[in-house]
Amino acid sequence: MTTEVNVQNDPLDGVTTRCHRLLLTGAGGNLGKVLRERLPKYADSLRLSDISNLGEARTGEEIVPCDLADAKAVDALVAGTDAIVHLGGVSIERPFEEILPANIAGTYNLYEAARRHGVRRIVFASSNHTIGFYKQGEVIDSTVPTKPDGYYGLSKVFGEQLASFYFDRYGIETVAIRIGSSFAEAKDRRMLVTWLGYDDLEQLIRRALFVPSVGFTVVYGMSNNRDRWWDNRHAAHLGYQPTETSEIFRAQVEAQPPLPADDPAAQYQGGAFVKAGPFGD
Ligand code: NAI
Ligand code: 15L
Repeated sequence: MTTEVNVQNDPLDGVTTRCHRLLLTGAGGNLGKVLRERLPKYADSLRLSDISNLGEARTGEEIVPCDLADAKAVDALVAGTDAIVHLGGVSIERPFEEILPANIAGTYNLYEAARRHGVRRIVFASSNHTIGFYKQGEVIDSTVPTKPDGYYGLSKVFGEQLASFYFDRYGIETVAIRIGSSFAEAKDRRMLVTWLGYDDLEQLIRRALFVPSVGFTVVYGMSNNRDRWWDNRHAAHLGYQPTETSEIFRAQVEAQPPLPADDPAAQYQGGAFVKAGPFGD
């Protein structure tokens, strides 16, 4: 399988799309498992990390179990790597007490370790939940004020702002991908708009890792879907051209009854996340 596309004036023309040692955090999760299969061609060695069991290391892999909340362990995890794809953390709306160590302290620990060890490029798995309280149908670009739809979305806003600061202060480049919904299939009406196929995810990560001079870039991660809420004009320098589309799921999705029009999950871009919580009352 190849996710290389024909892009005119491709910023990757003539660029080597391989590094020495690439770190993948969150390697045991849904997208981590997908990328464990797809990233080996971009690195001599792939260092995989998670708090969950990653099984045996295959050829070209190293497995380094690590809790992102443990600063010392994260420092050792990052040592010797050239670039990082950072997926690890809590990936749904949860109480703040769970988000804080994994996503907020964890991302800080990772950037601090990157600074100490001279890592120059990080791909940060941000989320559409940074802007989840924009209305469905409204088209936004990456310069609009964030509108997080919960503690999880807030943690991704923190991660983006942390990345911006580490570029301005230390020159560590980041592409923050505001992933829509990256699953094997688009499962509902909202996901017909937000769906990101795995080939397109891989293309985005390849570009995020290797396009020269990305500084701090925010890009929305969606496929070439019929309807759009997100405008990637400020990430045009990545040359991202999605090749997949959610249209192949439309018939099966539209056979399901729609949500009531007054359901917040049908009104806001963040879908059901906008009505999660409050927790712990
Ligand atoms: P996932 O929940 O399947 O994977 C996250 C992984 O992080 C898990 O394997 C988990 O064990 C690990 N993790 C959690 N806390 C940790 C800690 N303290 N230390 C080390 N590892 C820890 O999530 P998925 O779907 O694979 O998403 C990957 C990343 O992409 C996440 O950061 C998520 O927020 C982001 N994202 C995913 C989207 C999607 O549609 N799949 C959409 C938007 C963002
Ligand atoms: C996310 O940020 C989550 O990590 C993922 O599990 C999905 O819920 C996705 O957003 C989405 O909005 O569909």
